[in-house]
Amino acid sequence: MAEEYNASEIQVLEGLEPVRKRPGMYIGSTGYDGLHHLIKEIADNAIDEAIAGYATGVTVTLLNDGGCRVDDNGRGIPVDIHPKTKLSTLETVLTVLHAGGKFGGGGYKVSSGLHGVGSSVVNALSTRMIAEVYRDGKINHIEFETGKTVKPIEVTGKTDKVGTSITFYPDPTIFKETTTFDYDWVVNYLRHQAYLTKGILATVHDERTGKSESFYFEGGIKSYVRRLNEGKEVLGGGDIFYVEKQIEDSVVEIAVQYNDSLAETMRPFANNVLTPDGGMHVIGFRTALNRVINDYARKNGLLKEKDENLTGDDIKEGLAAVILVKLPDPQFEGQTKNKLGNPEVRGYVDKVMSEYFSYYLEEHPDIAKAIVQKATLAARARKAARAARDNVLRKNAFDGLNLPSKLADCSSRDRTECELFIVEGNSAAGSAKEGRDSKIQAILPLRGKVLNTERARLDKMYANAELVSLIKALGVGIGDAFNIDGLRYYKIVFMTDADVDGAHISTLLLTFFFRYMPEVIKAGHVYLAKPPLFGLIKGTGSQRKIEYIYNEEALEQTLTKRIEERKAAGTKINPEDERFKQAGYTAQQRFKGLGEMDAAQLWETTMNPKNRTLIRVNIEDAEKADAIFTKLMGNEAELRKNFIQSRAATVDLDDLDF
Ligand code: TSJ
Repeated sequence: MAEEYNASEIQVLEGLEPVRKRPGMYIGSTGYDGLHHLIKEIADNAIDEAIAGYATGVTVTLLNDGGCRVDDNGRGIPVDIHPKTKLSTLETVLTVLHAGGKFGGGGYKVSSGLHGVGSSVVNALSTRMIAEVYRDGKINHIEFETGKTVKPIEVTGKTDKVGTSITFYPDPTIFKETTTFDYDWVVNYLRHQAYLTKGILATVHDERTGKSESFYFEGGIKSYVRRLNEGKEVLGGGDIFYVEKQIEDSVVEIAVQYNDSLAETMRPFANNVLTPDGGMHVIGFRTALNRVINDYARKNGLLKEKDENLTGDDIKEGLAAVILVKLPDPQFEGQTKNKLGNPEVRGYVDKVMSEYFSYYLEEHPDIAKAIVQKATLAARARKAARAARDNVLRKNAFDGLNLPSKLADCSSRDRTECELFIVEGNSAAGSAKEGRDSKIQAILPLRGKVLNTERARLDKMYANAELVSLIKALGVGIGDAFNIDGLRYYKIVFMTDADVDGAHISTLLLTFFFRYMPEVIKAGHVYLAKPPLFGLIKGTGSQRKIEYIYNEEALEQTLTKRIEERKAAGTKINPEDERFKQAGYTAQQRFKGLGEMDAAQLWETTMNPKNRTLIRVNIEDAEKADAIFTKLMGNEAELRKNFIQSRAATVDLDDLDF
């Protein structure tokens, strides 16, 4: 893999001024994430040196004085003079924006394509940076302040070491929130890098606390799969499929092991960058996996001629896989750049997987049989679910006007004006029934707890009484018999508490609609109700009035505005008072759930078409909910719990920690 890489290959683009002006553009944020991104920008270079086969150790040291040092034992950044900049390559790499191995085609054969470009950014955002390169028996030393060279490169001594050492101090005028590095972040980052780069020793030292940890996984991604399946029953004994092959100028590395759960755990990477949205490597992998398993099953009489092929969904269940491809010019696609686009990779992965996984199954018949059996079981469950679904339909069809008993229907027969409120919990449903406009508003109570079967399959929901009621109430049927013309309400409104449970139930309902009746969402019939979070109370007794407020921001704005108005009117404000009192209110109320409002309040704030806010759900929202739901179905209970807690309010999958 070694290729001539010298100073002339580094392209020179621009100076560092823009980085300090707009740090967010280069490192995403100047908060916690941005701060730790600095470590990644520097350490990724050392990891690249290890991927290229020249370094075996990478160490991150969190220093007592607030700095961070990253060391490797690679070849050392070259110190020869760069013809364009007339500076040493070392200085060029650290002071010129975009100078790095990525450009010019040479350089690191296999790097993320995202790595190696940010070292000058880190320099620009550090009050001080010290770089030492150990090469040819010499210590080369250079220093910078806010990206500017303050001690030119010089040889300061002799050494028998080789490698690179970079120390930097994040600038507190840039990182205003915090400049304190988080040990656990470094541990997590290095553990992953160690999994992905077989044979590197990744170490973190924390001088501030004396803590220290090292990671070394001889098995690389094979060890990663072992960890993914930790605590689970694995199929057919403990062996893990592993292959690493070079094709053309790329490397494909795959590790696979099945466990007995229903969930799939897939970690696809391109040049050590996680690609949660998959892409060509994942498509190639799935195509090959499905073909190999079906071929094996037929060849060994586990699938008969008359049997249908096992589907991708059947084969997914219990799969734990890490796919790592390394390629010279990765194309990251999609809005979040989370998807690998290079079309040639699809064929590479398919080829490697087809060939080596079929050998593997031949050589491990116990594992092969267990996998086929499990997928067959999944297929049977899928068919049973379809039958159950058809059953519901048939009943539904025969039932005709037999609506679910829990439904409090509306009287209007003009369905374009009819609204169905799906309400979480019986007490809220009680208030909703009492407060509603019964001409156009129907209420269907859903028991959240019943729906909350975290690990159940959505398929099984056909047998779930709550969802059967919903399907009947909607009147559209489901599956093959789905017909949107049957829709009995033109607005379907989810009314749930503004808390974690409520968000979870909304996610589940959205997922159900997304998978089984996306047309209803696409036609714009699905809405989320928006109950108020606060009430501001004025006056008492018969004079009592409440102003409803729907979020924290609006609360602050309202109070600030009222205080300004009162000041302008000459009213004396007592700054010792609570904000609501300063603003002239007698009390402030916080609504924790729908159940805290009485029927009249619920009507006035959330249901009355004249006052309420409804949020229309679009298909992208529902798709996100589906992705979240899939994560929630996963097996890692703790992850799931954290995830629900941290994400319930925002419905955003982006930086899910893996
Ligand atoms: F970029 C950096 F400053 F952030 C940084 C680079 C930080 C750290 C901790 C390590 C490194 C780094 C770079 N370690 N090893 C290298 N290797 C090279 O730059 C290098 C050395 C020799 C040759 C060659 O062709 O002889 C090529 C390269 C890219």
